[in-house]
Amino acid sequence: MQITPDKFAQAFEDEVMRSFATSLRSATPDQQFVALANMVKRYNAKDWAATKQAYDQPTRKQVYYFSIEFLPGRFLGDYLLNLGLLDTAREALTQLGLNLEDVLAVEVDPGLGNGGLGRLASAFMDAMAAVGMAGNGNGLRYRYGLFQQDFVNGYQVELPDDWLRNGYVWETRKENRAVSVKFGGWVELQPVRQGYLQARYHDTEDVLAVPYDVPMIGYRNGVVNTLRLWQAEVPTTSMMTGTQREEITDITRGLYPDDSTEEGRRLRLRQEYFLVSAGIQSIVRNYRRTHVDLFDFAKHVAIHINDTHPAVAVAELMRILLDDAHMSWQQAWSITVQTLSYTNHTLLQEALEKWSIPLFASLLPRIYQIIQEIDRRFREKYVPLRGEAFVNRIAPLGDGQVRMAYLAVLGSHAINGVAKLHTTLLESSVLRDWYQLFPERFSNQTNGITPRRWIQTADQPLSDLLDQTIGDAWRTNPLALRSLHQYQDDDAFLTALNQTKHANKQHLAAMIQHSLGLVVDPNAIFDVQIKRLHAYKRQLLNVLGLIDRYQRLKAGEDLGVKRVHIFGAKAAPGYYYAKEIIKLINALADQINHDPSINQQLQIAFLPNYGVSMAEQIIPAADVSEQISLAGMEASGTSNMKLMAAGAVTLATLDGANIEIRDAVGPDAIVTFGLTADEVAAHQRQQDYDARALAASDPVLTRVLSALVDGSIPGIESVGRDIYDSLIRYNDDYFVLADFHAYQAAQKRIDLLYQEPLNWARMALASIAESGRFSADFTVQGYGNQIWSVAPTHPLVKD
Ligand code: 26Y
Repeated sequence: MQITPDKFAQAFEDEVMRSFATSLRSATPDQQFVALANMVKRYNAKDWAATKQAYDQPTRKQVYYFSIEFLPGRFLGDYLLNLGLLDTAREALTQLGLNLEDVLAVEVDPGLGNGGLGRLASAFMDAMAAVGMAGNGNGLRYRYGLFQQDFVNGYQVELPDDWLRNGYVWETRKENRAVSVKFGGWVELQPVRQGYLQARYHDTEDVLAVPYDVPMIGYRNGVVNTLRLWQAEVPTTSMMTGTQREEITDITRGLYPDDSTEEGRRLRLRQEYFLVSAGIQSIVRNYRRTHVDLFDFAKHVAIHINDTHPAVAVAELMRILLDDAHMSWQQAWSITVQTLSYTNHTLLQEALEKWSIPLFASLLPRIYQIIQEIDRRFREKYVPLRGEAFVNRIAPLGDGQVRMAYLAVLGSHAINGVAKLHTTLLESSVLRDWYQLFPERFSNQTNGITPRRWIQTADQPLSDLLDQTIGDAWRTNPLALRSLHQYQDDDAFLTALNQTKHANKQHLAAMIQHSLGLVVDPNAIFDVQIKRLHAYKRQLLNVLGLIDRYQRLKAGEDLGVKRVHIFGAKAAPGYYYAKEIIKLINALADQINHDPSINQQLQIAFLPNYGVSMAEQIIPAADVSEQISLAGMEASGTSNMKLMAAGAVTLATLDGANIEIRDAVGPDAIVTFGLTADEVAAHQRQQDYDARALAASDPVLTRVLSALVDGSIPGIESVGRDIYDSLIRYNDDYFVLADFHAYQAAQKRIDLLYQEPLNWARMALASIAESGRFSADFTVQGYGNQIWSVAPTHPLVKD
């Protein structure tokens, strides 16, 4: 897109006048934002139409990415970047006496996801557009996003996220593309001709699914893909009562604020089927516009299910092929398996979805029949080959439940993990039996992030320095960042790198002061742990380390460096223990930040309401990236990749993608510590871990743990006791105490390394230089190659 800043400024003023009948001078920031957004939509419209038209070619294979969560973040900055207009817009607004960043900050940040899984889905949407893959997102248009977090007296409180209050500028309602989704009732199967049955649905509850489309603009390539979000509505002809209406609109009322435990099961299952049925019906309807029948469906359509939440897709596609297209079971099954693929995101047993059969069968009777038949045929084929016990363990129906992960594996031609270790553990533990049955279906696709959002838009100072140093090739191919290595002994560059970090830290310091009233020193180490609050992620290990540090400082030890530990984390509303950890962090922060003898050396900043937009402010300012989950628990992690790209030094256990980060940067540019996944597994097998004995025999641990219960941290009377008990009485499920000394030794190394600024910058350089391989562009190309069989039109070439 070519336009001068002058022209852009003029167009902006005109747009404000046209949209709001007001001059730029008197326009509110919100009106300024909408005017800019309208301009972007206008610039983008032709490309969007052209892309849709290109995808209508009957031979063009399309990917449909189904996810119950998307976390796109704000769009305007990235759209401007992708259209090649970011600098122009910035200059134009400066000319007009405005600051572009202020206008960008007005945009709402849709919280349509909980964390990593939702953010990954959005990174893939961005990446598919960037490499020119026909990638379509399918998700839900939740009326309320993930709750807004506030702290009251140190405790998390949840406020509704009314994100649509002022409308959403990027979406287009497509009422003409609505479909009807059926729940409940009963099914009658009538023979129509030889061996074929016609399903007739009676007394169903019909829900109207209306799509809202959001453009996904490719990076300077004219490609514009579509993210389609479905909303549940009462059919226009319906004569329903108030409660029935509410039952329907409840389906897309809110996101499940939960990535750990089960609750509201029935509604959750309604959400999942609603997404899947609406999405697949619309794919089939669209497909039929350009194809006479569905026999080649799998050649032209790939449907990906992001974790098991959309796994009912296996039965829904079967239903359509059987009941609507009247195919034979074998034809339908073969097309289904060839079309579908599935990513697993967790090894936690409790997070594998299972539905009780009575609930499932009453809500989705026809779907349940189909799953029974899938299960029957599976048993019929494999019991003779593998024996009853083996098949019972992994059949889709078992223990009175529908087991969604097993249904997903059976109904997909490809199953993948999200980091090398994760895939290995899937194959050797959670899905071991399946791996024996279908080894060829398994592959690894390590997660990725989008360097456009995380470096180009969020980290202006670093982007400028990179351009000046190595040119701008890294903006299209992040592997070009490797040419930074040649500056590893260039003191001028290393100093400049430290200066950009310092500038970003000043920026974050201002934000922290604004948000918490806490004044922090940009010369301190900014140590960052930002992710959902989970026992396995071990924010508690960080906290115990801080208590130890506090006690040492109180005792007069000189630790040589100043530190600010920055936290961002939401806890699931029903996850009591996680909320106790939040209270503990806030109480400790209160204590330390108000202790004048210590707060020049140590401070804690727990920023409320962590999300994508806040991450964009924190990550560029991070010195240390805490990735300290218990080894074997974090499937991949993606904040580890973002922080690495921003030149933070990774402090990590050998878990998830941390291992691949270590392999990338080399052992000298990362600090690793702690038990390995194998060691943890061995302790669990041998049941030889005794946290109480460990703590009792260790004076440092005894001193640190006593702070939880001896009143020295005000305000944690009950949470301190609960957390203490989780470690001592209930034997520390996540091996926090076992890893404590290794963690503190690792932090000590960080302290020493940080005191040599040029060496530190060398580690930062290695992180940035090797971050390119974690671009989601490569990840989606891996999926395209090995799973979806689709080629990008603008491929990113490795080496
Ligand atoms: C079934 C329900 C309770 C549920 C809802 C959400 C279960 C899981 C989730 C979300 C899981 C999630 O976000 N997993 C994360 O996915 C990231 C992307 O692959 C990984 O980087 C991260 O390690 C993993 O925890």
